[in-house]
Amino acid sequence: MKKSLLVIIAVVMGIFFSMGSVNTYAANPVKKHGQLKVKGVNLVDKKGKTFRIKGFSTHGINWFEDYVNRDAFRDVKKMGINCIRLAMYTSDYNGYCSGGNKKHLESVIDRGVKACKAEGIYVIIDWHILNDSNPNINIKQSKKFFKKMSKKYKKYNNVLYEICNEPNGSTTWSEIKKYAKKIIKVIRKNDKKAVIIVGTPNWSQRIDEAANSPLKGVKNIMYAMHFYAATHKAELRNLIPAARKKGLPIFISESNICEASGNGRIDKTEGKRWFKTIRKYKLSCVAWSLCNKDESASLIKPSVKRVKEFKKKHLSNTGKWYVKMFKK
Ligand code: IDC
Repeated sequence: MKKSLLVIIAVVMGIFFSMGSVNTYAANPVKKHGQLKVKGVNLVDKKGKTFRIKGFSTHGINWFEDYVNRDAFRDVKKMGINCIRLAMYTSDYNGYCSGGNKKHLESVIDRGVKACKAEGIYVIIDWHILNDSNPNINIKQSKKFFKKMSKKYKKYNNVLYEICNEPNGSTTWSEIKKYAKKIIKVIRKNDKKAVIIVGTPNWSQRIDEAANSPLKGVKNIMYAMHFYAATHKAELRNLIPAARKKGLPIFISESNICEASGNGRIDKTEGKRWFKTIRKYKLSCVAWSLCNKDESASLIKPSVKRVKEFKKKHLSNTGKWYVKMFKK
């Protein structure tokens, strides 16, 4: 009698908890969706179903590495996040190619990749060019870096590579293509499958140029579009359907609803318009950035000093907004 009662209680509790996890968040997105790939213009999961990355990007791990920890990643996963982008600046202060401690930065990436693996979420290793407006400037170091990374993580099914955050200034699409071909070759020597995201001209906005002349003879490649909704509006957004019509797979690997400076006004109305497009085309989207720096882009409130054990109340307005928008 006692024993059967215990069994009933255990079964009821089991149903209760499994319902909870189904309703709140996917406990292990990577287990469920497996190795992602590119099919036509879409990112798809192991079953060939269109899959949306809903990500948070770190700020530069050169400065905000404390947020790279498994507890923090689990907390945001519970809010619906299925991917962390590890942004490593290459040429700004303490960048990988400008005096930063390479070994240490690689160890932060390793910590991040392993934490994501353990939590069952995807991870983007981002070569965050910015001051170095043309990725060819540091191509030697980039080749070495991606050779090392792709060798280390070739058995991981949750790693994506973003090979040049935002080419800018006078950097042309043909220069980016030249760079991309070389880096893709380096990665593909070790890893045949990982999705690779290629930046586009003018701070990863000119997907139209990429659509007119995409890379040939390569697989599982996507093209970056970045937006900051208080600055970038319909003019930029309208490039998406046109580029998709031409067959270009687009990945929004960085975004925010503040101004392009990372600060200033927040524009939720324009942000909603962006999300209408994101949902319509089932696009992947990553929000900048998981830190408490006193600027509008931060996803954590400036007053919150902790780097883990996050609850929704610790998120900034922008952070809360993204969590809400990612629910649909
Ligand atoms: C910004 C950060 C800011 C930092 C600045 C320079 O938010 O704290 O001082 O970089 O390192 C991007 C870039 C991203 C920018 C962000 C906001 O990819 O590095 O971060 N932004 O300006 N593209 C468009 C906007």
